[in-house]
Amino acid sequence: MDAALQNAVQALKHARRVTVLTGAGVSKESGVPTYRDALTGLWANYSFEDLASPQGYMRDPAMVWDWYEERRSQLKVVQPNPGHIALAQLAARYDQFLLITQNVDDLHERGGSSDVIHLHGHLMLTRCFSDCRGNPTRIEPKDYVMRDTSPPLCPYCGRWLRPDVVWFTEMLPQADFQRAQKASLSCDVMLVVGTSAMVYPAASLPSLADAAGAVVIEVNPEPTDISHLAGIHLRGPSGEILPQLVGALDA
Ligand code: BV8
Repeated sequence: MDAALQNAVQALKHARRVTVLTGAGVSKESGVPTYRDALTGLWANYSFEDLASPQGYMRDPAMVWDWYEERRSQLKVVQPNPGHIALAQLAARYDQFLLITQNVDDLHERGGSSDVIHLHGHLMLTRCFSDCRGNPTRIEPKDYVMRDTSPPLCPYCGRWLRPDVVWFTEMLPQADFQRAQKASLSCDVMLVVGTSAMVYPAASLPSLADAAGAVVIEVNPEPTDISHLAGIHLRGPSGEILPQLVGALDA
């Protein structure tokens, strides 16, 4: 076992409170493209902010809705990978554990994790663009008012439907983000897995953990914007590293 992995195992063995922050990299080995490589093919000519923003939606709701529908259909045919499963196993070892994700997929839950904080929402959920019956007004596909063009309409108010995700320039769910900040400030170890740490305010969480004296462990094949904060770098794919890490805790 290399020195970095040994150090990570020791830090986790001595920890009482563990917080994990994940990004798209943790789902890469399930076949879900990361944001850095997602805009290919049909969407290659758009910037992510064009598609994942209220302005982008109002500019071309049919195109943006269809982009989300394509991502939903992709998600339905992929499975959680050993990295998702290892994080669920890790949670079982601690009384104080919180998994915070920037991902909008449901692979952490399908991999066995519960009480996951989704800072940027849920790809598979749909809500009324106007939240006409309170925030959020979630609408099941069976209740969509379909028409000859996308997006479908809200059965209550007749306005557009939208994916229940947080778009650029939209506020994060306040209670969730406050809970994430608290868990970052109070943990002994923060595991940062598969994120380029470029999107704020989610990317500020490792700085909070570091400032509060936590050991920050980064699991990523590449260096990132928070590598300087991490005391331990596990350079490689999370689908291989996380099972090794959790397996070594039992040794
Ligand atoms: C906000 C949901 C307050 C949608 C997402 C100007 C005006 C307005 C706002 C801003 C502005 N300038 C900056 C901002 C703030 C803005 C921001 O941060 N912009 C960035 C681009 C600079 N943030 C916001 O707007 C947020 N709201 O600030 O509200 C406000 C309000 C009004 C005005 C001002 C402020 C809302 C941000 C949420 C956006 N929604 N997703 C959807 O998915 O469709 S963001 C989305 O992109 C993800 O959720 C994630 O957060 C981000 C992608 O990052 P990663 O997950 O890290 O993925 P990435 O591909 O980048 O990296 C993958 C990593 O994995 C890499 O490091 C790679 O090496 C690694 N990897 C690869 N393979 C593996 C691996 N790791 C492990 N194993 C492997 N096998």
